[in-house]
Amino acid sequence: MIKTNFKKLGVIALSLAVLTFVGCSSSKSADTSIGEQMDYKITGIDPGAGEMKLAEQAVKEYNTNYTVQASSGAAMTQALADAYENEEPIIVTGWSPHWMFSKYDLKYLEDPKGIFGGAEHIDTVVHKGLKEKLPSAYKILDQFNWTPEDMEAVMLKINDGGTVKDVARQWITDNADMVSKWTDGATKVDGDEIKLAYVAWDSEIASTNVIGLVLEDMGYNVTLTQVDAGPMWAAVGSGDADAIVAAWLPATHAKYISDYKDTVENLGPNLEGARVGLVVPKYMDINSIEDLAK
Ligand code: PBE
Repeated sequence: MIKTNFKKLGVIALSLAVLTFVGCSSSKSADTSIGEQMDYKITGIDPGAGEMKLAEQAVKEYNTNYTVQASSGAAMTQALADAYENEEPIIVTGWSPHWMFSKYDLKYLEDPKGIFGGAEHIDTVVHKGLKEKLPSAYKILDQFNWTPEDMEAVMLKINDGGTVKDVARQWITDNADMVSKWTDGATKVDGDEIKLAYVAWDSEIASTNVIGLVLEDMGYNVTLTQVDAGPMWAAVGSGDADAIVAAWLPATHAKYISDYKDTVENLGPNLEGARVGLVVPKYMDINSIEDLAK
């Protein structure tokens, strides 16, 4: 009797082991089908974004089957919204600050090889000679400094349907103390022209419009020009633009700033605590870029 019981227990133990084994292998094939469902595509943004180059390097260095598909910031967030609504798998080239982290439950995939770098900051970069050309604007741009929470608040309101100009104006009104630190010691001017270039990334739409309005309030005639990342850097490098507040460093725009280092001046961070990387919804069962390996 007892002996038989032991035998039965043995059979149960064995079947548990088999079940566990089957469970493991079936979850592996689930991973494969996740890749298939996404067509082994990472939903990227505009090809000039520094992050796109890092993502392309990552899919290679982690030995994956994935390709990085270029689109635009707006197309990427739309694809994310659609996938999220249906709980479908998606991997995007994401960054913070970004409103997407307030709207959805998302996570960065771990990057043990450190391809996406660590903490990034966003710097203000001006064309050399701006200090002499537009000293007051130079001072304001140099003193422009805010936090990821500030930037995200502006981004969220724009995403919720606010007109960019209205949202920026409201934020400036609500944060008069901070803004007065940016303009501290700067004198008002009478219609001097200043040109800022930026890319249509939601983060840069927010920052450039806010600082643009602050400069306008100080009497400048401000032109904001929206271009791609390469042309944005070329513009501040050549002087076609006076300044950008969109230099993601040290990793994301490393190549760009080194290309133009002789003709630009970096005024340092206007925001600390930024980040770029591959981002997925939390419902996805992967945690690291390593999980995408072949
Ligand atoms: N971004 C947002 C940019 C910088 C700002 C992270 C998408 C990039 O990758 O170049």
